[in-house]
Amino acid sequence: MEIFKIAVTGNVGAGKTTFIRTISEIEVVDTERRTTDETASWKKTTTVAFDFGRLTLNSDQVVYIYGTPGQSRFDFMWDIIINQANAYVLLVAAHRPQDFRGARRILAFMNQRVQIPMVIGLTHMDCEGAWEEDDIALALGFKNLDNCPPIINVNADVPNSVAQCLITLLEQLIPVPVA
Ligand SMILES: Nc1nc2c(ncn2[C@@H]2O[C@H](COP(=O)(O)OP(=O)(O)O)[C@@H](O)[C@H]2O)c(=O)[nH]1
Ligand SMILES: [Mg+2]
Repeated sequence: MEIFKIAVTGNVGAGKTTFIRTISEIEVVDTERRTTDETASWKKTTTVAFDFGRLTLNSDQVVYIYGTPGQSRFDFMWDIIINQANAYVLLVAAHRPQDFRGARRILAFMNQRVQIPMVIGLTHMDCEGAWEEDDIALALGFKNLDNCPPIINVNADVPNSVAQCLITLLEQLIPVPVA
């Protein structure tokens, strides 16, 4: 059995837990806890360990999906998760420009540790105040769009949308089409 390990990272509220719950065929281990710090005013729970999901592609291939915790005091978990991963998704909430700097920091953190395939998934594109894809790429530090990793719109609540994001990522890992 071939196992693909995918990490899902991004700021608090980007949609990581929802992304994994939407696509996983097993019940996602619930590591949500009541929020206690600066996030508490707008988000009641947050992920303290990591989310884990599983998706069987066929009789030979399975995807394990690991979500990183969002709050910075759990940063050590990122190291553990990213060093195991074959590829990762960076989720960015398109309507929350104040988080773009944090997303950029996550990218730098990842780039320092691993050189693996990745995609940027823009969530909340349906929300008021969502930025355009090109402007977000620029805000994330990609001045030349030719050097930019694949950027796709993802609604973490919609199974087809999450599946499309995973396919885009898996296509970079698997030479033959997975769909
Ligand atoms: N409107 C909208 N809501 C989304 C989208 N993606 C995720 N969400 C919602 O964003 C909220 C935060 O998601 P969550 O998975 O808890 O984020 P996490 O902190 O990254 O784990 C949830 O209520 C999701 O349903 C999207 O594309 N559009
Ligand atoms: Mg979460």
